[in-house]
Amino acid sequence: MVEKNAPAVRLGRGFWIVTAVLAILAIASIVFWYVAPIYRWMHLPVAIATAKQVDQLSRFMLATGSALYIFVVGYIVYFAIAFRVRKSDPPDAIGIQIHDNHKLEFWWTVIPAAFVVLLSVLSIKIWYEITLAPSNGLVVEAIGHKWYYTFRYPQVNGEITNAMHLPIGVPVTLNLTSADVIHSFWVPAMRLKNDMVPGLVTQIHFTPTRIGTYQIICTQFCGIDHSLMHQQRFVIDSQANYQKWYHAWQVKNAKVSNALPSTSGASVNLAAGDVAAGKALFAQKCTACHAMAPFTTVKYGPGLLDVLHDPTHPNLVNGQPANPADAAAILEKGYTGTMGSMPNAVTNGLSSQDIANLVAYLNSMK
Ligand code: HEC
Ligand SMILES: [Cu+2]
Repeated sequence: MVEKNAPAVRLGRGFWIVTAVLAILAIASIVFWYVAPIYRWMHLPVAIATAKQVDQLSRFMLATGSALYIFVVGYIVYFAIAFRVRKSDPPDAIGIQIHDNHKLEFWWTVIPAAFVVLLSVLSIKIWYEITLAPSNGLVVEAIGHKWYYTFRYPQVNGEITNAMHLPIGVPVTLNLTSADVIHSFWVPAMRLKNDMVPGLVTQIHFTPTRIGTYQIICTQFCGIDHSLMHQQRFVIDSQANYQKWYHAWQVKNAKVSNALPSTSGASVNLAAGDVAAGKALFAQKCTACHAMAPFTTVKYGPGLLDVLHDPTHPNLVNGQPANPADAAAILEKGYTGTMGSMPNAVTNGLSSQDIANLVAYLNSMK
């Protein structure tokens, strides 16, 4: 039962002591979040311009959030103790009932509302910069696959299957999509993340500000080998190194075939295989899953060094003798075994000539 004229609650000396202690703790927590090198502890360098602002916003939220948390929890604990049932109280005692304090209600509505508005203003400011499309700069494509990324560059026809390179200081528009299921593209050092959705191209914009090599992570559970999608790297080069890398990629790509993928039936003329072209193509299309290392060095698929000349490994994964014809058959048709799926020629984008070149290269490794 609520008493009509409840006696005014006196907040004793204890309340003010607790308030002073909580204020000191709250200030200490704010100082902590601003002074502690939290992003260094988390090994999170700042790779692009807006990453710094995201860090500042999250520091602000951590600082204000923990100060608030200390007061809320501190008062709950203090009041639970101060207004506990005492031995001397009658068994049917009820606590002092407080309701309708308009002054208090006004402030606990206005202050949090103003705080939420402040947070949204700060967030929208950063969001605006992230979504703002630069009028110039580089346009690169990143495509998610089960379970790796490929990258495409302007004026180059092929796909990069290892690391994505970008020059420092040049605004980038990154077009993201997926070839199969929903993946995502997250570079923690950029504090930027976007989903890669099949049939949809999404964009992110940023300007690299720090030379270095960073991890790319897929944050959508995209299938059995989802966890392998953190192997590729995001590299920010100096302008000169980027130009060198880009040029080399262009030249390499000019050497490898961009012919249409071989479809079943097209015969592979193994004698026409070119080792150098096969080597270039291998670096471009196979290194996401295979290392040029012994069979037991598994990246996603097995190591392919001396795959056709290893006496301890007389058969290929499909159970057929390890010879060029069988390697070509695996490259053409693909193969799914205990390690996973080796994509077929259509998925890998290989022409008959490409297969011949790759087999010549594999045959030359021993
Ligand atoms: C998406 C990952 C992936 C890509 C890309 C890929 N492979 Fe494979 N490959 C595999 C897997 C997995 C296996 C083993 C399948 C099994 O038996 O479980 C395999 C098996 C093979 C084998 C048989 C190896 C053996 O010891 O029997 C050869 C040869 C091969 N791949 C060559 C290539 C070449 C050349 C390329 C580049 C055009 C390539 N692969 C691209 C995943 C891949
Ligand atoms: Cu994925």
